[in-house]
Amino acid sequence: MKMEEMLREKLGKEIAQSGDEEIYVALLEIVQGLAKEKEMKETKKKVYYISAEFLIGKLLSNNLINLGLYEETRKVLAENGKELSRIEEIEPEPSLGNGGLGRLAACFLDSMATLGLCGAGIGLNYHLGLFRQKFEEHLQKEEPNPWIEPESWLVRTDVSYPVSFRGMTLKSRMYEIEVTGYRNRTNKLHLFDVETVDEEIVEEGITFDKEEIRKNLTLFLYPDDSDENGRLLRIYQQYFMVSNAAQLILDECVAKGCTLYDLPDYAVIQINDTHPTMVIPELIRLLTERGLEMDEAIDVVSKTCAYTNHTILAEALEKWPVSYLKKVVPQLMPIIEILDDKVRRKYEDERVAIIDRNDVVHMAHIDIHYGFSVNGVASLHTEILKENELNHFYKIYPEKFNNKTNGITFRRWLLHCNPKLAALLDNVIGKGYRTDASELEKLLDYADNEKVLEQILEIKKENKRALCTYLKETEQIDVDPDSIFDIQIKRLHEYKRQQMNALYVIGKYLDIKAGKIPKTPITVLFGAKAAPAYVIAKDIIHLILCLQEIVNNDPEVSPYLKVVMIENYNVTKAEKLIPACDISEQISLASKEASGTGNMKFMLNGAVTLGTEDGANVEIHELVGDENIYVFGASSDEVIAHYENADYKSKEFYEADERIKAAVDFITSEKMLAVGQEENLKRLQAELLNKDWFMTLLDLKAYTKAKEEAFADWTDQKAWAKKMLINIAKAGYFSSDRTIEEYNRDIWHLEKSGI
Ligand code: 26V
Repeated sequence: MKMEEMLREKLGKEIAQSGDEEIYVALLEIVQGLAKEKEMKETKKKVYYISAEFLIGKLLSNNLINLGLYEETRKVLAENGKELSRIEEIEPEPSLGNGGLGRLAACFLDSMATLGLCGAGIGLNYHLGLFRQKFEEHLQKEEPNPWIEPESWLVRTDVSYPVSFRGMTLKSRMYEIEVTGYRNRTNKLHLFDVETVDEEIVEEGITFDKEEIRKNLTLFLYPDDSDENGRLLRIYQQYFMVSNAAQLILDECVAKGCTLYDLPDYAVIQINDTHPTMVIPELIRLLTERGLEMDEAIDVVSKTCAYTNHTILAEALEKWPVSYLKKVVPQLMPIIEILDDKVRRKYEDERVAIIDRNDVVHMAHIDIHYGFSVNGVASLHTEILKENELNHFYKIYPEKFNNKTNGITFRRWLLHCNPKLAALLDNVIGKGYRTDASELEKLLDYADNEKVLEQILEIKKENKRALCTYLKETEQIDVDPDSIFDIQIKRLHEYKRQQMNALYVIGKYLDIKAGKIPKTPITVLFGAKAAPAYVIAKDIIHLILCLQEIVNNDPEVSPYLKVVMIENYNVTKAEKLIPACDISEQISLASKEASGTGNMKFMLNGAVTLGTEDGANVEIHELVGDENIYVFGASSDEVIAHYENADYKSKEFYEADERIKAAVDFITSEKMLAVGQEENLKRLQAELLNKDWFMTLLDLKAYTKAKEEAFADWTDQKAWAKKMLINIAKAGYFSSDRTIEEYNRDIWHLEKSGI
């Protein structure tokens, strides 16, 4: 049936006579039905991607694109005086992730379905998601972020399992969301919930009683873990997620004829960071309950589970005190003790133990010993894991370690967010790149084609204008579309060094005040949420918001420099910002950003990277060559040596360089104190001078130089367009289809079952 007929039938009236809201609901139901029709017969072996986060973004347009209905729908609506882009806005964005890790999980689900791999995502149905960010008095405030509506993509199922904690058993409820592949099969995202959750217990902001587990278990994503009750709640969440996952997996496999001894022939479990690690002892527990000997169960589980590491930051590697686990999941402790005992007997090396001498359980160690694969997410990251962070393990199990450089789905990050660029590519190189991203390289034949270069520039300009309109409507900020758009959007963390970008802005502001006017106006855009209990990260947001106020309201400066801090940065906003970007800021301290995926999205949309040799930036650099990227700063080897020798002193850089000194001093200048909070600004300044753990001042000079060079080069638009083209052409490697093909080839080994 044609979309027009389906819509009319569903609406029960003419499209032109229907409201946007009604059309949205009708489309949702139609798409859900069509997606369901594409659910395929399951193959014997299936991949289960367990993740505490799935940052899926809005689904309507994405599903229409994947089902091949987007153009038809847009046209039908336009003929009836309706705009699909307005209707899209009605959909709330599910906020089920913090950042890269959750968005990666969503891209992977898209690629699994697109490639015809039988797989499912398993996670939690957080009612209020991650907090919604508000700016008040130049500070971040957190609010609940409800996203579940009566009409939504989320479907309640009959599936329910008992999950036991110390002293109580909760009954779960499984919900699911259809995951459409691009012109291929549909998979599912299973989200587990408890029906006793009570949104009424939320008090001021996002505070709530952390001890009322029945009422709060799936209320929020990652509640504040700065206190003990927050950390215990996190263990409750994690166990609830993996116990449900384990029960679902065993049920599905048994239904397909699995004897449990042959579980690895039916299931492969990808453990997304250590949040789902307890699935290992939980599965062992369930298998022994069902009659396997302990050693048999351990062997079966070890052949089923594979682990992905997403960070080397010590503070992010999960470790749970034995006392916490005993309080929440006492049934797992005897198993974890056996796992530890086996390791200790075999290796007699404290560094690879599971339970350390302080009675703390190292979750990643469970994954490495009792999983069959350990992968990093970019080539540099995997090398650092092998040679540094996890070297003791690498020496024991060299065969387990492998790299899977991250990727992004081109459906969302090109076809959906940048339809003009996609249409140009269709015209110039044909549509093959849509299913085989490596075909983007065909664009290289046009690197000197003036017409194509002009079109690329024109599309960028149109996207910048669209962003300006959006910023005016939503943030009440005037931005000049002819200025250079320099964008840093990602979670706020000191290692990502938004503070270095802010110090650059201060330097530029002081230059302009001193009469040194930039050749081209510059707009520096930021978007970032800080963890609610991360004090310095919130201070950095404060700094940026104060700079926004000072810079944008100074008539001597604002014609040449603007600062925009986007409120509540999320997937939907990323989709508007990325196509409009000129310069992509990827400035983490080398060795600290495992991969980054924003860097790939920007590149694909024709932005040029300004970055350190970190994460996947290294691979971007290799692909585009020196001419088409701006690389600066200390190398990861130098950084690692500074940590080993403990010889970095930020004060030395402050004292040795007038510009650095002036920028750091400005943080607590009279001008700043007139708009900001003394406590926050002083604390941040002291942190930079006395600690600066992520070596901002070490790289500030090189960063400034590289940035100035990029800005100068931008003014030669013709030469710049060629850089843009080469970045687009070389982005094919970063398709998540390539990444998932590699996971399947090296780890999962599933047969394909697409249409
Ligand atoms: C977690 C935490 C939690 C506690 C406080 C500090 C902290 C810092 C970082 C993290 C990151 C957790 C894992 C994560 O999200 N990693 C990201 O994964 C992306 C997908 O692989 C990758 O592109 C990013 O580079 C990596 O940071």
